[in-house]
Parts: sequence; C-alpha cells; structure tokens
Amino acid sequence: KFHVPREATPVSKIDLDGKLNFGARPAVQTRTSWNAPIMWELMFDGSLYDRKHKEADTAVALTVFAVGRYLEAYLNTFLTSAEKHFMLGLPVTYFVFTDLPEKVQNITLAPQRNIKVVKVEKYSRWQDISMMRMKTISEVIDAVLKYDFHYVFCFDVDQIFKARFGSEALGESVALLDAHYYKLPKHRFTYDRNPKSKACMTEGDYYYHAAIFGGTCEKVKALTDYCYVNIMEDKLNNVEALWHDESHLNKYFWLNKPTKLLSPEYCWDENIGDASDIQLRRLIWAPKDYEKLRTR
Ligand code: 2GW
Ligand code: MN
Repeated sequence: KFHVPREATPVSKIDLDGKLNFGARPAVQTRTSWNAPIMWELMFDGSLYDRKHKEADTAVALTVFAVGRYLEAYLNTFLTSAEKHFMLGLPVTYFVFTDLPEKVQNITLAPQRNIKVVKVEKYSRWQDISMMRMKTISEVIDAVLKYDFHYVFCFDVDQIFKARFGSEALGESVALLDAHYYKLPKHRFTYDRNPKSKACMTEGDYYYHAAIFGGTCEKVKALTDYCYVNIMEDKLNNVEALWHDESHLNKYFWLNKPTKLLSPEYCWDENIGDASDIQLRRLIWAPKDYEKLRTR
C-alpha cells in the first residue's frame, strides 16, 4: 500500500542558502540572530535553486482549505494563480480540503502537477475551521505526504499568487514574516499574553503570519502536532488563544526556530500604505468581503 520514497539526491544536500547575497538589500534585515536567511528579492538566483531541486527530483505538497463559502470565494483564483507562479518546474500536488468536494472546479494543470480533493467536516465556529487545520495537516502528513513528498507548504486560501514563489522558499522549517508587523517594535506584536493559554508568550523574535508555513514533512508534522495538542489543551481549560492557530504557531517558532524566513514579499497586503521594501509582490491577500463571508 505504501510507496517507496523516490531515489534521488537527498534534498538535505542542497545548500544554496549559504551563498545568498545578504548585502543585496541593505534597508531590511536579511538574516536572523540564529543565522536563518530572510528571503528578499535580489538576494538569490532562483534558477540555481530550481536546477538543484530538479536534479534532486524534489516533490512538493501544498495544502489548502476551502470550507463553506471560502470555496466559491477564493479557491479557483488561488489554484489558477498557483499554476502560474508556485514552484514551476517541480512536481507539485495540491491537497484541497473542503466540505464540498463536488463543487471543486476542474482546473488545467501543467505536467507533473496534481490535485487531490479531500472531504473534511465543516466546524460550526470559524475559529475551529481555522484551528483544526492543524489536526488535518498532521494526519495527512502521516497517512500520505511523508511517503511521496520532501516538502509540504500550507496556505490560507484567501490569497493570489502574482509572481515567482519558487524553490528558494523551500527549507527545513519555513516561517513567514507578517506584512503588518515586520517593521513594528516587539511590544506591538499580538502574541497571546493570557497565562491561561498554552500559546501565551512574553518574548518572541518576530510576528509570524500563519497564512503560509512549510518545511520538510517531519518538521511540519512537529509544528502541526504541537499546535493541535495545545489548541486542545486550551479547549479543556476553556480558553482560546488571541489569534487562534496563529498564536500557537508563533509560540512554536519561538521555541523551535525556523531555518528560513520569508519576507512579506511572499505575502503582501495591498492595503498597507508603505510598500517601499516590497520590490516584488509574489503573493497578495485577496480582497475580503467580511460582511458576506463571516455572517451566518
Ligand atoms: C474564517 C473566518 C471567518 C469565517 C470563515 C472562515 C473560514 C476559513 C471559512 O469559512 N472557510 C475556510 O476554509 N477557512 C480557511 O481558514 C481558509 O483556508 C482560510 O484562508 C483559513 C483562515 O481563515 P481566514 O483566511 O479568514 O483568516 P485570516 O486571513 O484572518 O487568517 C489569519 O488568522 C487565522 C486565525 O484567526 C489563521 O491563523 C490564518 O492562518 C491567518 O492567516
Ligand atoms: Mn487568510
């Protein structure tokens, strides 16, 4: 029943991050205190990463949830734009989790690219729709992904790819700087500060955005398990972290430092006035119609 992992160059041997041009973007921070690169446009040559990953036959899984109204509102744009910009040239499988599998439209996929639609239940509270993704992702890594994919990237569906989101983003444990917080002083970070929640933290490095995280199957499994266990413990204690799964994710990345950070060029919000650091919008937040989407 299970697949044998493919034979190729171990992806762990691909080390181009050490050759990044950290000085190419003097106005922004390009590495963390623990020496993880922060990926900004001009720091890297994407074609070098692509070549290495093609040689290694790197396979990537993308998970995305489109439950209830989010399916019609966002999924098609997300997937068709991903086909134009996400990891082009590499084998990619989209895992779409939805309560309405029959409503997922057919989209044209490039060779070596696949889509799998998986039915999930629709939790009645939106906070649970968001948080319980951690449980589902953990389960699918164990049941399927770890046998066939080197990396898994997990995305919010309410976003649109606009430019290359390529293999330079791959790494063991990858976190995203939140576009709204990367310039703010730490005391403004909206970590959970309630000691009753497992997500509570009083110090941190950055404010990470849970709309995109990824890494090797092993590391993403560790992250999703951590978040899920702590979400459930909060439920037993009748508390909920301020920003739900995102609060737990921030706690995880504080305790388990990511090996690569993505700059807000990888997830930009066009409503932010000062875009002076953003040389390339690789992905943007889709416009949100809260009135329509969040009322029941
Ligand atoms: C979410 C909020 C209110 C009403 C509905 C939903 C909803 C979310 C839904 O009806 N159907 C659904 O599939 N979702 C999935 O959960 C979808 O993939 C969506 O992108 C994701 C997170 O919800 P979203 O995008 O509305 O929340 P954001 O953009 O405010 O997300 C940040 O904060 C969340 C926690 O509150 C998560 O951590 C998320 O990863 C963050 O980007
Ligand atoms: Mn979102």
